[in-house]
Amino acid sequence: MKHACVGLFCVVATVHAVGAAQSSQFIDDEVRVPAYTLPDPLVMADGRPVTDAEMWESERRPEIVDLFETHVYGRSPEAPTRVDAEVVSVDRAALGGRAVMTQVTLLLSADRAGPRMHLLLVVPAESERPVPAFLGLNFAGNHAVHPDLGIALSESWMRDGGDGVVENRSTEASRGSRASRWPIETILDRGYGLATIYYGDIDPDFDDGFQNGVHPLSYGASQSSPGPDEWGSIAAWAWGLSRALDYLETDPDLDARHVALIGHSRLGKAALWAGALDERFALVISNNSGCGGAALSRRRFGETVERINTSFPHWFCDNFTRYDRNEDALPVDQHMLVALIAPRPVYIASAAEDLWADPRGEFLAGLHAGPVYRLLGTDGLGVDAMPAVDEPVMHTIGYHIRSGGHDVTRYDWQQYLDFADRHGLRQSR
Ligand code: GTR
Repeated sequence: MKHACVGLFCVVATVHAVGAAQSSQFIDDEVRVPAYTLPDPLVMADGRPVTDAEMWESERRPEIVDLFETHVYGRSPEAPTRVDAEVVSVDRAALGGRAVMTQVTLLLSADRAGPRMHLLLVVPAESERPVPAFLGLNFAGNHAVHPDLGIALSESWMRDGGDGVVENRSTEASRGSRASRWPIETILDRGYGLATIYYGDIDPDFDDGFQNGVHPLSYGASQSSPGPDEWGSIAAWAWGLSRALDYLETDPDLDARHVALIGHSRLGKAALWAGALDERFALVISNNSGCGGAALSRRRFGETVERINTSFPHWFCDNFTRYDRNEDALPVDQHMLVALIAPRPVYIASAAEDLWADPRGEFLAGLHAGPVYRLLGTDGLGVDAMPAVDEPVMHTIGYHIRSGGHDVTRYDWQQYLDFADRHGLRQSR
């Protein structure tokens, strides 16, 4: 048994003869978590302490963004000067009259010939305008979030193996296949809109050496192959979320200053990175985002850096592989990703059976982002200990560990709607 250091950025861990007792390749038991020390978000790389909010904003925040771009997600291009939008349909009496449903195609390349993403926007028919909204990427096409026949069936490449997908294309059987994750009627009843996009419209989720989707948009004329800090798919999906917000800013029905980003799992990783980079997002929700999302990499609990880089080589930049089995050398950890969202509200949600995503590591990222939240005049998580299952805490950082597995449930949405209300997304228009 070994006691690690104490103090805010040292985490106490008890290590029992790792090796002989190791039952699986992956850590799924707290006693096997190694001792580690987190980088201090309030100490500059050159050792200077961050003394006030101004120094955080002007020096440390940009430094941390640069570290994540260089070592983890890769460098995203600037926003394009314009994103053309083609409104495909508007139904003012959708979903039995309770919603206005708009479908818009956003053309992501200046020559209009490149990638395009299809945005589904649903807002309450009766609500006072403009309405706040949730924005989230979806896994299986807009038509999968609700069975309504008015939603265009995606023609994009889809992963085979469920959702009514045949030979990498959606079929009519795909409609509503992910509806349980998107309680649209409840969202509308609570006074919010919902905007969603199929993530594969931005970048198809397979490894092709960063060639398809929006990746080539950032390549300079002289660049023949991706560099070690070339943006991976998570950064591409995050960039697409910002382009969606560019469009939402032009929609008079939408209160673009009160948009909550939401993402589950790999798309939770993308939501956190988008929220970190783009301070226009009012609130960010990470649902079971795990490794490369809210979970601390240094804990090596569940999915590890090496494993994620092996299974999904296209998600991160190539430099991230330097930290395979070498997490302690990372100049950042995921509490600093959460800190980049400060002082805006962020909700981190775990699930008790989702050990692969390391619930405790997700909680600790929120906890250790606290000093930045407090420096900026807010209260962070407001608790020091992980709450019990199904007992949410909601301060500027919200957290819950829900019973059950890796999923987005009605229970999760109930908390997100309450959290958004609590932070004035609806009231303060
Ligand atoms: C898993 C992956 C996780 C998580 C998940 C998902 O296979 O290991 O990092 O992102 O996929 O996105 O559903």
